[in-house]
Amino acid sequence: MALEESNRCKKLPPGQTSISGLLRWGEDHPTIQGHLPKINLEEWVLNIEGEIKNPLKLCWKDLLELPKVESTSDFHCVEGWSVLGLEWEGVRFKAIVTLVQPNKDARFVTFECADRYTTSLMLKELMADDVILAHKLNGKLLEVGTGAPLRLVVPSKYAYKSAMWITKILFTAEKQIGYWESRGYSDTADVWRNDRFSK
Ligand SMILES: Nc1nc2c(c(=O)[nH]1)N[C@H]1C(S)=C(S)[C@@H](COP(=O)(O)O)O[C@H]1N2
Ligand SMILES: [Mo]
Repeated sequence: MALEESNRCKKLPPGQTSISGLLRWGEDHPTIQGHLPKINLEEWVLNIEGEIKNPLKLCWKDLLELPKVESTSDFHCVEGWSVLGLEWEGVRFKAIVTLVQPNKDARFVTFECADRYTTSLMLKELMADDVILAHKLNGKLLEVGTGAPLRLVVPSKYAYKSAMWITKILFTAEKQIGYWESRGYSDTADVWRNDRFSK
């Protein structure tokens, strides 16, 4: 096997092909609403609520004041494209968990978005160091087509878990099934197990 091919085998999960950059929603790909959400940063608020001791309402300025990390990771869409080596900057989800202090029975987290998209994950899966609430990509603020002002990044899951345009983070005891997860796509969505469809 050629060296280049063996490296590719290690980097790309099964069934994925690498492309050079992210799609821009609304231009390269239709949104679920047919148009991009209109978000005014002056009015933008991120609500964090549910089964937590310290509910938060963060405005853009509050968000900018939280400690940031840089994290390089690969991004895999269930339709078969991957973008390798994206440099995200944002707040580690783990840091948010420390701030809000979930109750004991908070096992799931639902993300609600400005386009009415939703997705959910187990809280324990969101504690990984590479799970970021990102406001920057490759050194620049996100564009609306890639999820501005704030999106989730969960590199080990198919990209439908990486919610763009987040407006609410809801901690719950019971799982709330997400938009694509209720339309035939896997809820576990593990990219290395080729785990694409609901069983
Ligand atoms: N709010 C919202 N988030 C979303 C989606 C969406 O339609 N709405 N699509 C998901 C899917 S299927 C993919 S592949 C990625 C696309 O992210 P990109 O713009 O960075 O390519 O966003 C995910 N997050
Ligand atoms: Mo996707």
